[in-house]
Amino acid sequence: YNWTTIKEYEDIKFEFCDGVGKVTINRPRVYNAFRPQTVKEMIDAFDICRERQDIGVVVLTGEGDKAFCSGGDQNVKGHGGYVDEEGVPRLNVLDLHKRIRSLPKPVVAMVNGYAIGGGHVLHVVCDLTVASENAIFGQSGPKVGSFDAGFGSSYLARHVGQKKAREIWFLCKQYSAKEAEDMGLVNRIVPFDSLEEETMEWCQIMLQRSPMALRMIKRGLNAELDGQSGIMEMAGDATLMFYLMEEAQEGRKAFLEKRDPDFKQFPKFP
Ligand code: 1HA
Repeated sequence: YNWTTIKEYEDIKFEFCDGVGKVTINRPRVYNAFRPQTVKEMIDAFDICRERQDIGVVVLTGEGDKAFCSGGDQNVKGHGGYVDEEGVPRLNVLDLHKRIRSLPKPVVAMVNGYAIGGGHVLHVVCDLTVASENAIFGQSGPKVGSFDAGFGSSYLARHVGQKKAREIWFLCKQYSAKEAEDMGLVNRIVPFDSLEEETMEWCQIMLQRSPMALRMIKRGLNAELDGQSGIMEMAGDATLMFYLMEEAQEGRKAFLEKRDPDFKQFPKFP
């Protein structure tokens, strides 16, 4: 693949190829653990993915063949969160979860190794997961003094069911790619050498589908779980589509032309 760099960062790589934006956590020495700076960069990259019309699908992965992401960097964990360069403790990965979920484009986790702790939650919040055979999945919070009772628990339970979600969190065991697939946590497993090829194939298929249809499906599947804020995002897209219709344009035109709108001309579908 002919990946071209979209923007240079310190902790991540952000590249583009054939309609796909790829975000790679690039801290292989700590198994792609994230610090606040890493998350800040990922949020920036996801915001760019949202704006760019030529990006239809986003892939999230980790550098190397050992880890997708091992969660929060334990070296900078302090009182109140993960401490940034100014000494401020942050849990800003939660903002990234919201970004991934509300991005109106599919996000594919390309899991190339360990997806542990906060790294596991990252793949959980992605729309799809393609994993290599060497991938290992699990939560570790209760073992290392942490927990994510947000999407990392409730959305996980939607994937694997309540009993399994409680097992994953209470025991902090590690699961093979095959076990994860059997739980409904992974869409597809392939040998490590074909991971990117398979992921790109999935992306290319989605890129041939109607972007508005994919967008509305993602919104609908989210809305069922996300309450008022999920409905808000879906409603925003309904408004977007309404603005594309003659009926909405008539209202605006009438206002600007200082006349009464003629809405009678529009059909009242059954
Ligand atoms: O729970 C939250 C949050 C909750 C709410 C809101 C925000 C949250 C944000 C984050 C998190 C969390 O992520 S908590 C969970 C933090 N992560 C972990 O507990 C995983 C720690 N790592 C491991 O358990 C293991 O390293 C491993 C199962 C992924 C791999 O084990 P393995 O194959 O034995 O390798 P290991 O030797 O342990 O690791 C390789 C290198 O990577 C080591 O460096 P070295 O000693 O060779 O210099 C290791 O220290 C480093 N490393 C691995 N994971 C991390 C790490 N360094 C810093 N932070 C890590 N998370």
